[in-house]
Amino acid sequence: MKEKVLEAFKQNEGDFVSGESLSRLLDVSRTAIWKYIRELRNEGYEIDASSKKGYKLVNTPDILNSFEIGRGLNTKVLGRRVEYFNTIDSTNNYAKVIAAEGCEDGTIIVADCQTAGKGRLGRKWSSIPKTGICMSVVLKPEIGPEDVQIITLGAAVAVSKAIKAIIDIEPGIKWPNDIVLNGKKVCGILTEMNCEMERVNFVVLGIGLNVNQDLEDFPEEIREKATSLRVYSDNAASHTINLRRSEIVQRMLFELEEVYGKINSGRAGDVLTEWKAMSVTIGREVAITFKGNDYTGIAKDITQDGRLVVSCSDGVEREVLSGEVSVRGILGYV
Ligand code: BT5
Repeated sequence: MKEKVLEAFKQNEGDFVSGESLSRLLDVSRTAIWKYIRELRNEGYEIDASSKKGYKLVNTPDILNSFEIGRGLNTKVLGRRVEYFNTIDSTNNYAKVIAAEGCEDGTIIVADCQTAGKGRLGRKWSSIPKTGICMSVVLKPEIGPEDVQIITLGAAVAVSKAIKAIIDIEPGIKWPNDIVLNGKKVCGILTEMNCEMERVNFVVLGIGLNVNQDLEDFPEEIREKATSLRVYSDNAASHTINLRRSEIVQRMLFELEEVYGKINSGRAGDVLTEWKAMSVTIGREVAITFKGNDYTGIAKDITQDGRLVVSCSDGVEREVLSGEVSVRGILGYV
């Protein structure tokens, strides 16, 4: 119902819509309309009311909900179904439940805040209400379980392209899943998979992106290594920028759909090429943990299935599939 009121406002951009026409449209009383208006205001929509003319939507600040994401979404598969939560434990956990129940390819779950956001290897992803994007995308790719790493790499490419489109800066990708701006982490990606021997049932692609946080919003333990699109753009433009998260979600889904199309049509090689061009890992000195031992070396390349090839200082070339890789000068390895 509330969405219908919003739709009427958006169709009459800048004009008053009378309470009477809204109550006719929704087939509810004018008191009910007033209740919806109050709820929308509580969500942050700025609505003028005039006893003679009715209601006018004067401003939509940075509001993340399924209506804002769905309106103007330019995709065919991704985001056709959007589930939005104010607060949830982890969008990935919820996505896994509905994926196991058979939800459609491309379903997305978005939350304003997570109370138990997950990173890789049991680590945590911290989120601050009303500032970041926590999103999971359920995918059913036409690839084997051994190739699933390409989804993480492709997602990093897609998010980086979306960032470039929004704030006109090319971020770097630290293998395999960190997106960095000025050497600081702005986005993390967690891919979880459900598969059989030779078949992927579904992949849950979890993306955490810092958008409108100020530096002091981050917990102290990550303040040194985290950044947000706003912190980055404020520094560049020396004034405060407020970005619309729903537009960023739309752009991420658009870019992700392109990547997904390439992966599903046997063009993962193109995705890898793009990844390499954005990589801050390839060609750099790295520290790795391989089969329980620590090595340093130069990251040389990435294999078709997404392994990082490291030419180690003991003369041996090693291929790392997942786990820890620190890049000198970026996020921790000094
Ligand atoms: C990741 O793990 O970077 C994957 C993060 C994925 C989060 C998304 S949000 C939607 C979906 N639902 C979930 O529950 N998760 C996904 P990893 O590479 O292990 O990095 C985790 C580390 O990043 C932490 O140990 C911190 O050091 C750092 N970190 C935590 N929160 C951060 C933040 N908001 N910004 C930057 N760094 C952060």
